[in-house]
Amino acid sequence: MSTTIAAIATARGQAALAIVRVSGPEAVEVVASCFQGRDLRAVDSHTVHVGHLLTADGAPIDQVVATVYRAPRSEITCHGGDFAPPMILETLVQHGARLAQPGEFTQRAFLNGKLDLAQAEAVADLIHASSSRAHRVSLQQLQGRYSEHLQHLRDELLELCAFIELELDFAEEDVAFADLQRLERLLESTTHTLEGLLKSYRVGELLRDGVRVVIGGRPNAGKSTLLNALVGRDRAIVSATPGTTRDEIEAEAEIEGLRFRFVDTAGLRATADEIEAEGVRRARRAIDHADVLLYVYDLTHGLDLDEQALLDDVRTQLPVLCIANKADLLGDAPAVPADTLVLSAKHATADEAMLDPLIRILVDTVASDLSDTDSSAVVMNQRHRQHLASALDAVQDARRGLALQVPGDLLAIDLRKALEELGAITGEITNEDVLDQIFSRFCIGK
Ligand SMILES: Nc1nc2c(ncn2[C@@H]2O[C@H](COP(=O)(O)OP(=O)(O)OP(=O)(O)O)[C@@H](O)[C@H]2O)c(=O)[nH]1
Ligand SMILES: [Mg+2]
Repeated sequence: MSTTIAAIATARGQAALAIVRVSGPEAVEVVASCFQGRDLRAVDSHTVHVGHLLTADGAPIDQVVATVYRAPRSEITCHGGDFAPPMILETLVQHGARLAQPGEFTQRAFLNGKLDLAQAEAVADLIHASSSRAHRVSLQQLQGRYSEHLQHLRDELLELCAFIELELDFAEEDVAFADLQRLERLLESTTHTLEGLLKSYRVGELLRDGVRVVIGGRPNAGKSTLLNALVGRDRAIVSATPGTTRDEIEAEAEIEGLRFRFVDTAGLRATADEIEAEGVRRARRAIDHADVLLYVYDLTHGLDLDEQALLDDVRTQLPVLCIANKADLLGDAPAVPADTLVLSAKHATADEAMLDPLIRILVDTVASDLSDTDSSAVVMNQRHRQHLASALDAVQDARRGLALQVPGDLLAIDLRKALEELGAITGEITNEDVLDQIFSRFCIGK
């Protein structure tokens, strides 16, 4: 905590501007000693100053804007590119700063009580956000709304603990019935809140990792054609030869603020070709790991019994949408089951609007999860999920204990355990290893 750290906060490469951050007790002194302009030691907090940054030998590196905060910390805005930012950083190190570790600035903000741990983690999520919805959720978490939900939960648990410790003593005959009812109600409400948060992790995963839509089907059904149409570019090889695609081919698209990861796969069939057989194995594995399966078949052939059996099996695991493709080859499309969409992937390549019904269904398939969830209470982080699950276990133990009329102080032990689990999320209770692991996910300069 006592050292002064420095790092380039912006991405490398050609850019109009770059920012070098300095933080720690000597932050202002270090910058002032290589800054030509006003004496930064004498300026007010939250002020900006134009000047020149000089090397230790007094040679100018760049014209810069220095921002001074009496936290103390400072930010130097210089010109971007491959030279000025690293030279400025080197000069700051020569004047006594140390290179910052990944996440060290945010870690300091956490240790200084400016952010709780869940908010600090939201900073990393914000940096890694790859769709506008994921961005919105991490921003809300950074602003502390998620922590407010946890705080509310903590308050509920504290109230329960106090109540149990003060009031509940089954050994005395006169435990008021109203008290018991109130206790049960509180435990039930806490269970409900915890279950809601845990359920939201599914949405959190979809936001964080994108929605994995696997395109499967028999060879030549038009899977690769559909992939190309969906992502609007010629990503996968399309040919009239069955068995063209072997490897999984992934391409992304942002649709309605969500990131979709479409995965094209090898056509499913028994084959003596060793390489194609490996492709088919990979296709099966990809289907098992999908969030949604788009099953493409040739409308002129229909679905055979093996395919129907496969689909029945997959439907028990995940949502399946069937695409009856090559509709252009049939004048009148035959009747198809309800979860099947008639399409001509080949023509959709030129006419995107033809994909609208497909996209609508895809978005709806995942959006029902999304719209049921308050986006400020989405659990995006596996660490949080584990602590919430343990908290729920502890609350369930307390509920069982209450039903068995175990003594109040034993119930209180379960509830204290739940409180500890929540405290670990916001960082009230943590150890150094956990902190190191969390902040090492960050990039340098954050
Ligand atoms: N008429 C018509 N032809 C299509 C349509 N979609 C795809 N095709 C054709 O069907 C053939 C196979 O298309 P692909 O997209 O390569 O099929 P695939 O399912 O990826 O095949 P594999 O990679 O071998 O498993 C190509 O000649 C495509 O031009 C369609 O909607 N209508
Ligand atoms: Mg293909």
